[in-house]
Amino acid sequence: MNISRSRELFQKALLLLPGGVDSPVRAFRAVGGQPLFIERAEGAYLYDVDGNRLIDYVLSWGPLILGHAHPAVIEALVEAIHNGTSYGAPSPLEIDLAERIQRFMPGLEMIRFVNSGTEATMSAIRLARAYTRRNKIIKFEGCYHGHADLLLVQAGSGVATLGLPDSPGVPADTVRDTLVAPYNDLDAVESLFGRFPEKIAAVIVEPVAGNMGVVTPQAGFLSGLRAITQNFGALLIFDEVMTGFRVHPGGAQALYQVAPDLTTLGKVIGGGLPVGAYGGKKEIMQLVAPAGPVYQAGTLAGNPLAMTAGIATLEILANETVWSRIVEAAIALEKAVNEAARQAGVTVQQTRAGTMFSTFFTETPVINWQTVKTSNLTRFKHFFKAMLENGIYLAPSQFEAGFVSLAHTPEIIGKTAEAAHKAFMQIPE
Ligand code: KE4
Repeated sequence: MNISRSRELFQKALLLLPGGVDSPVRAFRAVGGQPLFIERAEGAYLYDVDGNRLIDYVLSWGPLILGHAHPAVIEALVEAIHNGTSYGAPSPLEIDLAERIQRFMPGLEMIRFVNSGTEATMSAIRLARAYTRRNKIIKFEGCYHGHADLLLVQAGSGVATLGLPDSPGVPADTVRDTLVAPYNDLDAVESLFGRFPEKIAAVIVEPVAGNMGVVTPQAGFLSGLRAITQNFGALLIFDEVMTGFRVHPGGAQALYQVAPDLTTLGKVIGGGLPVGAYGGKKEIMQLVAPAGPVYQAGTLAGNPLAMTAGIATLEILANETVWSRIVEAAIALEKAVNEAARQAGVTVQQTRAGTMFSTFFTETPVINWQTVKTSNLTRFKHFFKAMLENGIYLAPSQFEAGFVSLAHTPEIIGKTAEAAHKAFMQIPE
């Protein structure tokens, strides 16, 4: 595949941007080679600067559930942009998007829009600490909740991808109150509460983990977290930045019927524009300034363009058949990849929750960070590169999720299956 123009651009980018990228996991560090520079995207396809067309399973790390440049989203944005790009004042659009989110997730009695998932999770934790008047939080190994200092502890996603021991620049004091438990391990959570019975403000969890690759909650894990937090007076925060609208139209809280106290969102609700949100019980959210004393702010929070793209996206997702078509594509892909691996005699663990999926190169069922780490990263790397050579753009890290969209037609899934068959055959023993 010719990538000469991407090579030129990467050399220039390396002089201007740390690692040549604006987010670490894009740098292809885990899979070798260099990132492709994208010129445009449409439907299920990315078009790079060298004219290569690639079937995209990253979809901007989840947001583009309708596919790239969906006509309804573009049309809405073109109209909205003529009304200006940011008001720094309330607009009816924020009410419209909040109401639409509530129709999917009624547990969000009140919502605050922010500009990223990181802002959403850091704000939700500040709120939980204020509401409970406690400082400690529990997160899980391999889960990633954005790059706020207090959450960069044994995190997944790019932190895991780069094998970072968390991050320099985060003072020990900042993470002193961040406790970590293995994912799917209720006993570990119970014992942390036993050690700090009155000190833990909240448990924050990816209700389906996507940032160590897709790892699903074992039966009873989420309901167990609900019971333990209720019992000890702590809040349960579902970080649904990735799982929202992806594992179920109503998120993991609908799929598993567990009601968190607070939920964080991002990605899909912005339709590809910068967005985040946190929300939940009114009695908690009323503490957020200016209604209450918990300060949080943002210049572009609730901006009209992100709201417009989110409204257009949820408008289409509200059509029941749309979401089921997307999940059917994910199921077809799962079957095809499993069959291709079987025929090639390659053992994989395929995981999927709704429209997000992963392929692990291990014989061990993946239930947490420790089992995910048994994946053969060299095999993953060969698979990634072979798929890319065959026109398929997967997440360039074993510790990320893949996503499908409304634009991933049966024909596109079929092409992916053919590529997977070739790719598995090319993996060296
Ligand atoms: P952002 O700050 O990147 O908008 O959201 C942070 C975040 C919070 N919570 C969850 C569950 C998330 O998955 C994320 C961000 N996800 C990563 C992908 N693993 C974003 C991609 C990247 O870092 O470049």
